[in-house]
Amino acid sequence: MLRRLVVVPALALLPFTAMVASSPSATATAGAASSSTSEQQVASAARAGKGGVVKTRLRAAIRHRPVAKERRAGYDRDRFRHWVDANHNCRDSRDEVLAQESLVRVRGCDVRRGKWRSYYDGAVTRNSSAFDVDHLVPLAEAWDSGARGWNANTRRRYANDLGDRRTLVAVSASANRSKSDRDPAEWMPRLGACRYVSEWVAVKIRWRLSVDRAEKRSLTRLGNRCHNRVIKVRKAVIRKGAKPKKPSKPKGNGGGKSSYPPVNKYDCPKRAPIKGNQSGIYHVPGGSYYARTTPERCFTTERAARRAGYRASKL
Ligand SMILES: [Ca+2]
Ligand SMILES: [Ca+2]
Repeated sequence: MLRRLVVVPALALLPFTAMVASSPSATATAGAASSSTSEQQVASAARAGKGGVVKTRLRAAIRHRPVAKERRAGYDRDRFRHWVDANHNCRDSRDEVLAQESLVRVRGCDVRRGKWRSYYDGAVTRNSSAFDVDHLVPLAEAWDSGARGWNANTRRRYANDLGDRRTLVAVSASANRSKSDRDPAEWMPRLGACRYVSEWVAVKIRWRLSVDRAEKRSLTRLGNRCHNRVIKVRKAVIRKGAKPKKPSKPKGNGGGKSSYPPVNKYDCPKRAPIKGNQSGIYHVPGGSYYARTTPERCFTTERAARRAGYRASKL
């Protein structure tokens, strides 16, 4: 169930903009400290939070985000199991978010009709198929900035996070697709920039994700234009995982009847079109990520790929 975050009374909530005040996560996000509460006090409160609730000003939060180089190696969307129904109430996490964010009552397991407003671009719809539920910090960006070291369960919790309304947000499919897996140095929504920056930073804090240099520069620049609001975040529990395993290699010289090396970075030989990638997943021709997957090994049959330790892509 959703855990709503409540800002302590000393930090009376003041709306930053009418739009933010009306946003579903505004109570968890925006706020202005009373004049007697200095940034230092808030920042020290943030430091005191050991794995629990962190409270900090936006600019201090940006300043304190650790900078690290991001690495995409080993990423596969399949490593994040998403849209699960963790509480077995028949709605998966996409439907849960649609239900939470609808401006009118919704019904059913598969939420189709409701009313949603995309804060990225102002689009309004009554048909959920026009909207995506966006991972505010995209799965690939999360992988690059820390999730590569998590175990599968932590990645699943991230991909389905209903514990903080900022992690998943219902927005127009067109805005989400224009964003793709880009961070604020590369893409910003047309509307709601300050809400976006504040929520981006909150999600990075919650999941202990680093930022890259360009991202920090952009966040700093954008944060300086926004109200220096208080951000309150409950940190998620992170469990480390084993390093991504390389799939076991086929027996013999690997060049036998069912397994072949790629012919170049993206292509397999015609006789062995099934691509096994370095994440241990194989993609078949026609699959969503087939063209983008860089094969490590190519197979004539799915059975041969499975025998070699690769598992089927779910997409
Ligand atoms: Ca559910
Ligand atoms: Ca980044």
